[in-house]
Amino acid sequence: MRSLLLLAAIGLAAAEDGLSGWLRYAPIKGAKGCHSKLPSAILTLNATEGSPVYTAGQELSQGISGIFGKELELNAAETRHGNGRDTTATVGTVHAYVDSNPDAAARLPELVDDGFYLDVSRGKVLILGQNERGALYGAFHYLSVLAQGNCSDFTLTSNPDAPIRWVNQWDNMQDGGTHGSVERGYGGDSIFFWDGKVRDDLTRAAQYARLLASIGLNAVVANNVNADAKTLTPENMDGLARIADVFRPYGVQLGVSLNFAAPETLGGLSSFDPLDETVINWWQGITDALYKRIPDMAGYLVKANSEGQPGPMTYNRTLAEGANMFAHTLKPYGGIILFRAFVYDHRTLNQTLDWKADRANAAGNYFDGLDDKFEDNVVIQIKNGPIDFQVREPVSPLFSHLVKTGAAIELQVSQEYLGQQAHLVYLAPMWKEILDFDFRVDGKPSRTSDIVGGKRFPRKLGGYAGVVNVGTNTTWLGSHLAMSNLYAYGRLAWDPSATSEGILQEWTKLTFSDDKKVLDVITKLSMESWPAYENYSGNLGIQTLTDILLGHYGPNPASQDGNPWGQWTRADADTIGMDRTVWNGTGFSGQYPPEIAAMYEDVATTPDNLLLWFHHVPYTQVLKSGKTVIQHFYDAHYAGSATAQTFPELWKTLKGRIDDERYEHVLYRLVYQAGHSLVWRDSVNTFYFNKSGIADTGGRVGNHPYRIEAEDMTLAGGYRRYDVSPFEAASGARCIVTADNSTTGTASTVLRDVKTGKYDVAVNYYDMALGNATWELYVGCKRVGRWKGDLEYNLGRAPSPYIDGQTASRVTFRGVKIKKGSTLKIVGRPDGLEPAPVDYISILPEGIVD
Ligand code: GCW
Repeated sequence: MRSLLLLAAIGLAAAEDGLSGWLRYAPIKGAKGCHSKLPSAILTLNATEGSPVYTAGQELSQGISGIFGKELELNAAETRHGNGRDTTATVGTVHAYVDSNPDAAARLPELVDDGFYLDVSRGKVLILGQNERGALYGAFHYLSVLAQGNCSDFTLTSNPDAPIRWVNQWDNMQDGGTHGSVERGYGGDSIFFWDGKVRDDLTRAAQYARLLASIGLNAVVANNVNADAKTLTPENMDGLARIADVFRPYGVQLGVSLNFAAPETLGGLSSFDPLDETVINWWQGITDALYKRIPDMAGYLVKANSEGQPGPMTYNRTLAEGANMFAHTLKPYGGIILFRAFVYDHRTLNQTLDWKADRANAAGNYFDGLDDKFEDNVVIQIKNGPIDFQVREPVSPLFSHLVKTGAAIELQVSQEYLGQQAHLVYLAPMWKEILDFDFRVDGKPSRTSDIVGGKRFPRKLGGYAGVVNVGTNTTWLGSHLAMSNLYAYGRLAWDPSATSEGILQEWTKLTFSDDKKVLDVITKLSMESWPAYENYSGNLGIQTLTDILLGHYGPNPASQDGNPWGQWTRADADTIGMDRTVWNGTGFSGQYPPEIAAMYEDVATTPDNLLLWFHHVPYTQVLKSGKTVIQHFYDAHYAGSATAQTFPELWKTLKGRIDDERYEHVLYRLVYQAGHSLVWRDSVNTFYFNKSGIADTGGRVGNHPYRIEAEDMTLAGGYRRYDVSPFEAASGARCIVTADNSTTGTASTVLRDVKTGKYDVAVNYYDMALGNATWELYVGCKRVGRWKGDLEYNLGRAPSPYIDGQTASRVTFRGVKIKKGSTLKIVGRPDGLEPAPVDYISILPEGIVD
């Protein structure tokens, strides 16, 4: 402890791997000054070992010891300060407290489930929860205030905005599921499952529950919504019970994803029709068996009739009939079912033949007429947008249709379409826009957050489901900075009125330090990150122009169209955008209440940032900003990637202010992001330049005076030219690759037109999975640098074996001395399936990036 304090005092933090997230309880400056304001002992009321109140006591003792170096007595009989003052931290439920202090009842505030009351007064601390979980939340809140350096007195009553504050992990039971063992996971393997079973060692699961409890999240569905029926074998149910056991001390309940066809595939029945008596009985048996093992199970999550998953519609039953079957089995146990609104058919939509076909309409259509048909323990879980977690979507209109049925909003902490945790994208500002959106139902204020919080339409159940992809990586999400998204998700689910910046600053203080510089830099980076990503990945509501068929990571605008997935842009030589108007298009805008429908129906009143979501317009359409659509594309892509270039430079100003381990880890990613943002910029701009034939008024697109195309160099040894697909993923549409995986290739050129001086030399290459090629860069006889194609080990983003926008990467060597007329040479050594591909080399005068 002393050495830690010493390190803190001299401003250096010990190396950290991120495992404790924002719950580091690290020593703070001025800790000694707080001692007299801290409790000396902890009293836990009615706490049995393993209960949340017991955990609260442990956390308080551990936290105050870590932050202040003060050891507290746990459950001592009498604790008075020298001067007779009571300095006990009492923690428990309101009920337990009032039992021993009946007079207190009148002065305690009203709490709802999970709410807490805190009263901190000169070392005497009262932490009361409406239930045990609430008491633990109160303890975490008190510790968070302390860890942020505030030991003043205060009182606080805090109630959650909504009862459902869940996490959905998309973890596969079997390694090698569709996308590895966490679907859309970029932070390692599942912490819950391995080889078709629940892991023996659930240490990480317990640590995860601790993090989630500290931000008020109360349940986790651990298995993927693309559920494996085998989750429900007796052995696996025993395993699930073990997960629930390690969650319980943190007040986190377990939920289970179900596969609708399980009665047939696992149960051996001849049907999974939700109205069939044998099917109903089978599910009742499963529910009974689960509750026998997990009496406090939260309930179920079901993805049905979506993306190939079975569901009630297979038997011409309604979604309500399907959901209610589970609801009935859960009712005796007080369980609930979250039934997903993400229902659509990815096989039959036809872009060419049907101008009115629209995946965005699916949820509204499928749930039409069902609002009064669901049992009261069914909650419809609706993704924030009508398509799928794109960089910008309007809010799903379904929120305004369900008046009688409980609704939960599904937000994605996993950055599936938003840079996969290899790009920094702080999501709270996006979520805030969504939660604050006003649907104007019946002409009255009707914000999304008030709908899911049960305030706009009186309903007992509703709330939040966050798709999270933590994995075995010690950083949890594969990136330290991405953890601000998990933190923000929890904070907003508790209190959607919290501000993005406020949440971020809290998180930064807890995760790194309260050093003003650190706060300023992380705030600037994070707050600029979503706008920057939107600028370089998809503008004006066209969606993330990523490869939707492979990986969902790098640029590939063409992949959106011409397939039944329905994420269309309908871009042709002259026009772009989806016509979703009622008068001429798919009719989607008519799914909103009248005021909003009218706004989106008309190009003139549709906000620029959703123009192409709702309208099909010429590239020359003039925006409210005065620019044309195409020029906006060009400019935005340049602006977004220019912002990303500032990220590593800003981060470097923090050297020495945070521990080296996390400093280097973050820097590596920000450097990568800066490079990949250029890939995005050039791919998207080249693609639309090629399609529209309209030049960039700034003269930048297609004009790269500092670049040497690898295909124009003199090739020797194994290197040969290669046409890249999609063409826009390579500068000049081509790159070079070695002919096979055993011959070294050499590409060289004489720098006739480069003046003698110092330059930054950037090399764009492709780092594919399934091989670790090596490249060497020479100027004259001097080796400037050597690097390996090993990003797949360091970035968790979807691995790709192709030469495309997912694998295109950049390495930059700074301040390289070059003499006019010297020879520039790249030597590429292939490895495995990676043929040492090179796209181009940029010789950049100081201050220029291209
Ligand atoms: O966005 C798509 C994802 C799938 C996911 C699906 C869903 C779990 O690409 O990986 O499946 O959404 O939300 O069900």
